[in-house]
Amino acid sequence: MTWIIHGDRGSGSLIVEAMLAEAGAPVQLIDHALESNAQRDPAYLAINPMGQLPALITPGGQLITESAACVIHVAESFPEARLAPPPGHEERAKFLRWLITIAANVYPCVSRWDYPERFTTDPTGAEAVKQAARQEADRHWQMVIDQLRPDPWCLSGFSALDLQVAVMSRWMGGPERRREKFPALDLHAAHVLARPAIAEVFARHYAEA
Ligand SMILES: N[C@@H](CCC(=O)N[C@@H](CS)C(=O)NCC(=O)O)C(=O)O
Repeated sequence: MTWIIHGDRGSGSLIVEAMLAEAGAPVQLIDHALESNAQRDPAYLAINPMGQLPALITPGGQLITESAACVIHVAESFPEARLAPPPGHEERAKFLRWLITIAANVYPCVSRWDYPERFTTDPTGAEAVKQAARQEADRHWQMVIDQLRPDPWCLSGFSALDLQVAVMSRWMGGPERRREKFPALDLHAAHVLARPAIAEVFARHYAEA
């Protein structure tokens, strides 16, 4: 009943890895070093032609890509782990709304930050692409703070939305920038990291966690 996670340290695969740790499910981790562009190797493109991490393979052999789809599927696979409000729950709509808002809007900013040259034909334009992307990501994080007031959780209890926010808000500048710019998100991340199963996964990804 092993789940296979194609990911890399510090990448979005941390979210599903931590969810599966919370659920107590066995995982096999296959890391593809983003640093050396391994996500673009033909063998990995055969799994996810988008050339992006994460990709998840269920114990039944189904392939899932796109972080939000992975989150929803894992949450539905382990209802007893209470990783998301189930269908019919009064907070289900809010959960889906913000999970998708963040994945659909912040992730493209992260791509622009990490790979600015893909998003301009101007050989001198990379820095402007990066700064615009960070501004746009910041606008979304402020929206998350104002609308979700994540204290201690985004919803009335812990959910995978908290994991998504804690993982993605430390990108584009690291936890130091988050602490300075969005102390509310930094405090929220500390609550997420206080969960032992999650702390263990973060420690694998980030030496200092
Ligand atoms: N829409 C995708 C975005 C995934 C994504 O951009 N992942 C990053 C790692 S966190 C990646 O694989 N970047 C490599 C690249 O774009 O070449 C999702 O939500 O899963």
